[in-house]
Amino acid sequence: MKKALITGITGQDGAYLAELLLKKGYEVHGVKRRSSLINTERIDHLYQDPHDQNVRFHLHYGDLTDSTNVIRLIQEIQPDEIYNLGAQSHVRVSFDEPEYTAQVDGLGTLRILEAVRLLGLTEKTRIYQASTSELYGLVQAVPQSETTPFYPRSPYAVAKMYAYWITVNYREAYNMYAVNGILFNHESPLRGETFVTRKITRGVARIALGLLDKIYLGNLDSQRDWGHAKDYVEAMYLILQQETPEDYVIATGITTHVRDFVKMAFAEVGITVAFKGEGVSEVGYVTACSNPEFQVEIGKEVVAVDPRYFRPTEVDLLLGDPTKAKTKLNWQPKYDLPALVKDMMAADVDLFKKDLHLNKGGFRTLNYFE
Ligand code: NDP
Ligand code: GDR
Repeated sequence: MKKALITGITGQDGAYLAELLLKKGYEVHGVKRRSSLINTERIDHLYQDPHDQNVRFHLHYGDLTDSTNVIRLIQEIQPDEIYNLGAQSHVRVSFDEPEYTAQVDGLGTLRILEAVRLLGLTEKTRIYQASTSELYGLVQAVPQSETTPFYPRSPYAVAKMYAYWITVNYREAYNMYAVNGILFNHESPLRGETFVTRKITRGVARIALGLLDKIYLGNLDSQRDWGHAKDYVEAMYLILQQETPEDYVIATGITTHVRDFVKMAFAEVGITVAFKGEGVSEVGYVTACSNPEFQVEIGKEVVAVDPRYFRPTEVDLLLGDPTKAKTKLNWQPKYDLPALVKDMMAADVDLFKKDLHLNKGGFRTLNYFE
């Protein structure tokens, strides 16, 4: 039985990847951080009682800033594959916490590579590094492929740039199977609530149910190549199963404005939204409402721009070229953007309908902080 170690198992991708690897028969080990509230909501359905026999799912406390912890876990587990998904992954927050982001997202990767090397596991253990389309940053060329130059535009992207190159360097210097998946944005009903797609689908669901008046967003002009996280974790797995270790771009090859994602999300609940104005004065308002279940007044302003969500340096356009992954890995995504939006909206409408019931019954409801 193969053993996999996943850092960031409590995050969006970690949850889907753990599920995938368990289905494939792996023994899965995950690193969770100690927190004052339980942070395993995304993987609770995978939990197995450690007292039972034949348990294949194990969680360990750990942190990528703690070398001794990283070394001990790898020594104890002796994994065949490590998926390094742990990160401070929010680009806007990386401007507020640049040093911590560098520690986790940059040096955290080094700690894993060095642990594998020091423990003499270079022949046995394959390492997947969660690299990102944020590396392309300031547009040098589109579509962006494995050969497009990088120009990172945030402390997050600069930290991930170090992680990218240290992975390449360990591969070349020590002949390790250490590879980068350069993944473009991928979303799902498990996406963190403060990333733009989930913020939109949660906001739209609450507006449709009469729980909220308006969503405040930042730059509506930026363009992203959005795929579904379920498809992207399949790619991570495939990247580690190849004969030769290589880096791959994973993307859909289609880019969409944030503004249009907003319109698509409203359309899922039968609400048509148009935008007027420019820049910070831009507002989105309702022009039609075709679903009797979700009635919102025509003309009502439901989207506004708040400059607090702007970034000091923005990445305007991401559009990936997944040709290499499709040809060499035979990677075939199952979801396109409309299917992704449908999946996310269905999940959030369901979530907030439950919330509404609780609310009506006088119970404490979900917190709405952005
Ligand atoms: P999430 O933010 O959902 O998950 C991040 C995970 O990392 C969480 O489990 C988090 O733990 C954990 N983590 C944070 N800090 C540390 C730390 N100091 N030590 C150990 N673990 C830590 O991210 P995603 O699942 O969306 O992304 C997975 C990886 O892929 C990340 O590295 C991200 O940067 C990268 N990536 C993501 C893309 C995307 O579009 N989703 C695109 C390209 C790359 P906790 O739950 O306790 O906070
Ligand atoms: P990104 O994702 O920065 O691409 O990083 P995010 O969803 O945060 O932003 C996408 C774009 O939307 C614009 N935007 C807003 N963003 C947020 N979060 N909140 C808002 O209110 C808002 N309004 C507009 C942003 O300015 C940006 O242009 C994600 C993360 O998962 C990274 O870890 C990963 O590496 C990259 O995707 C690929």
